[in-house]
Amino acid sequence: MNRLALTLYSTAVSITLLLTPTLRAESGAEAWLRYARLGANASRTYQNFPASVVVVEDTALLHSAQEELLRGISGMLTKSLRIEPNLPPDAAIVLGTLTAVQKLIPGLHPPADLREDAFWVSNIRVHGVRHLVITAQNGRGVLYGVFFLLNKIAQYQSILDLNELQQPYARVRWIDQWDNLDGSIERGYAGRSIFFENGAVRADLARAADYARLLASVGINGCAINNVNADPRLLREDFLPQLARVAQIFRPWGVQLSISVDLSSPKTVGGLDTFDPADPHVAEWWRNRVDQIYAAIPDFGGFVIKADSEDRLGPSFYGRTQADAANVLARPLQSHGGVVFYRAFVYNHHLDWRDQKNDRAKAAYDYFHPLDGKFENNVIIQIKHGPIDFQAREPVSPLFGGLKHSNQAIELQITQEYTGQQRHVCFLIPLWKEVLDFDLHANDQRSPVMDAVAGITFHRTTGGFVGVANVGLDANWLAHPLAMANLYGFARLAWNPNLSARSIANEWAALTFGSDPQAVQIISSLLLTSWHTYESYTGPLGAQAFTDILGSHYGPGIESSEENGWGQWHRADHNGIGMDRTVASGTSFVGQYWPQAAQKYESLATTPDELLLFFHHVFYTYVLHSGKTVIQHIYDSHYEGAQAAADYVRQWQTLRSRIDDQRYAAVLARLEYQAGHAVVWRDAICNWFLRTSGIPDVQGRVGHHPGRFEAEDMRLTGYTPVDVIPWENASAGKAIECSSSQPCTGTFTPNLAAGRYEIDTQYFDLNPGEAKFRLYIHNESGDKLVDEWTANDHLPSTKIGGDTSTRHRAFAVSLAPQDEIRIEGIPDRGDHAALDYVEIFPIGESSPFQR
Ligand code: GCV
Repeated sequence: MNRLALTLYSTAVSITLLLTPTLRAESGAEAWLRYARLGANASRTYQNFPASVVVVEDTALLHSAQEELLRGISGMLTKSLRIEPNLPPDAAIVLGTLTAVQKLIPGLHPPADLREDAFWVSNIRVHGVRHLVITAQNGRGVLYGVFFLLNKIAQYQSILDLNELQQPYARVRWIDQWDNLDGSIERGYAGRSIFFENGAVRADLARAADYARLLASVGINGCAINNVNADPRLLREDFLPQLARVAQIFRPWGVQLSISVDLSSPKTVGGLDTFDPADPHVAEWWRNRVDQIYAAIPDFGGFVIKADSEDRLGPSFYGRTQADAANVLARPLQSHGGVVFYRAFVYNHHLDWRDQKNDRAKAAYDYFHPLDGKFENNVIIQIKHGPIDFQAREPVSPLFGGLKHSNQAIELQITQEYTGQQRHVCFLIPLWKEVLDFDLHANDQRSPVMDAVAGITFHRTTGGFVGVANVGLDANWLAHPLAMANLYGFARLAWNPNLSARSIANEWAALTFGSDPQAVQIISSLLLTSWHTYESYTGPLGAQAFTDILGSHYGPGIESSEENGWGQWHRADHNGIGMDRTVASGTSFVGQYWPQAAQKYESLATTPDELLLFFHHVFYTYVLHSGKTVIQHIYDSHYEGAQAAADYVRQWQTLRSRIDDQRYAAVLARLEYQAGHAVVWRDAICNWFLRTSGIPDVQGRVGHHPGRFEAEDMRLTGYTPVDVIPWENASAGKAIECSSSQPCTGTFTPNLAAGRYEIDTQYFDLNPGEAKFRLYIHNESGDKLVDEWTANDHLPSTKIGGDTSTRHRAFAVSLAPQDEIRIEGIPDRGDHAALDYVEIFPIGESSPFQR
């Protein structure tokens, strides 16, 4: 390198170093509020940033707003803002509600009326000095405005000519947590509760405070903290001071506390001999309890109710309606400004599966549509986005179009119960966008779901969005570092459902991982394809997830949904698959939609492929709009989905050193796991449909696994073969397990040409033990240990099967033709070091884990 080149090179390196913020290790605890120091270049963009802040009111919310501003600016721009009591002669940031700011700056007027929680952030010239004013109708809006400003700076966006007025789309932007008093969380995948432990509110609520701040930063204004399968103890008088502690933590962030309650509480907690909503003593009991709550928590939000559903008691016990139940709670809340979120998730899970006319999908509409108009004004009917239960694909619930005279809110599931449980990446914003954009055609007019829930379509005073989040004590809140994109995205859509999935993904990626354009682009595109990928290897064409309905809702369990009363039927048999929900010949569910949507779904010709099996029963040979038969689509989509999951690993690997090592490694580990589990899914579904339909894959892949060596065919010492149930959840339906206390071995000779290979061992990782595995190569030179690992993941089962099947990969192992491979399994407690198969791929050939 000549001198000039060397000088140019070192200058370039030092500029890069100056511009590149340090990649410190990060746990993810700060989520999108990292306030990481900006590079020198970006700091220059903000060099004229005001040096002081003027806060015109003294309230808890304004205090939070001021502190947040100081924290964010100090973190990103390394500046300490001065706090001024009045407008200083140089530029300042002014924080306050509109009426208070107008006293300081008379004549100040936003370009439009500010609704509740809206904010206006604008550069205003006063006596020739440009100040940055953040104002709102209420304190919460000011806080939101501060977060908005910090968010812009974190994304390196200019604030020079800022004049931004933002109104929330809907009043209700709530989070539900399904936390239990013992500290566990129903469908929580990220550790124990941040609110409860041992039957009480936790002594240390620091994480709850962090959570409230996180929620406020994206405009969430309410949180119900306990499971909708509610523990009545929450309503005991002695529990109230504990709830008041949580409310106090939430208050500075504008998050209203709410709780889920059990309808039978007047009896179980109150000592009455009835909980009949029509009984005056019951009404009086609720009134007293509500008054007591408001005396302790004046800004209490209200109650969430799950009744007559999944063994929860409800009004039907006394022959009363859901409206009777909702109203008995709503009336006392009314005078305090509280609301009732009454869940429309009311259904009978003992349906007779033999009756082809039965249909769980019809339940919500059947119960609630006839009651439309009978609910008090402060009741909000909380409707899951689809008529079944948070499946990876289902149509929009027709109930959104069926409540003209009642408030409604959409319930979306952030916690990934049916979508990979935060072990698989599945960015749900594109799914939710499809739902929110869906035109109900109510009154034969354009009426997207987002307008129905926001109260626009039917001119309601309130309504909105509820997300079931289930964050836990895991440092990064939701276990999978990429899962937080769903919490962020939910809140962004609740604020503005017209945002695109791409803009949300870009925003989140930049805020969470830094603004390196290549990193943002890769993370964002991975997120944006991930729902489709997940759907394609777990159950496409609207058949719903082929998961274990009776157990974990995680791994494959194709027949688990059939021949029982839960009503998540796909009705696959030797000839065909799908539920006939048409009016003409099926369950008549289609008739619950407004005519335009109903016509579309009634006809096979106009039903979109992705929902075909939700609405129609067809032969496997039925030809889709895509030109493929149903059966070939099932095979192809599962192979494509598993391949896409494998590609995520490769895409992520391009981010090494573009993001911090800690989160890089954490995501990589999950993506590698997902790629392996996608193969488990692919094989289970494809093999099951091959056997059931008898129709082969035209591409010849299904049932053929080149490079695979079944464990039960190895020479076994100590290991014994076992049948796996259901059979499709293990290769060839069998595994081997080591039931002795001594190590067991499985040995085979792959007879491959000399070369370097990748060896993938498919094994079962059972709780609670931590079995160990060792991989040896044996030849005339003796034994060589090439790899060893411990089965210490926490997968949701103690049984050999689709939930626990996972794989370990050994890279670049040199093999010669006569080499023997030996796997040694060392069992531990209930973990029998079970093995399914080994797959060997020459390096460079396509494999799920190719580097
Ligand atoms: C809180 C599904 C889940 C349940 C959940 C229920 C509900 O059925 O599997 O865990 O219970 O929905 O939303 O009430």
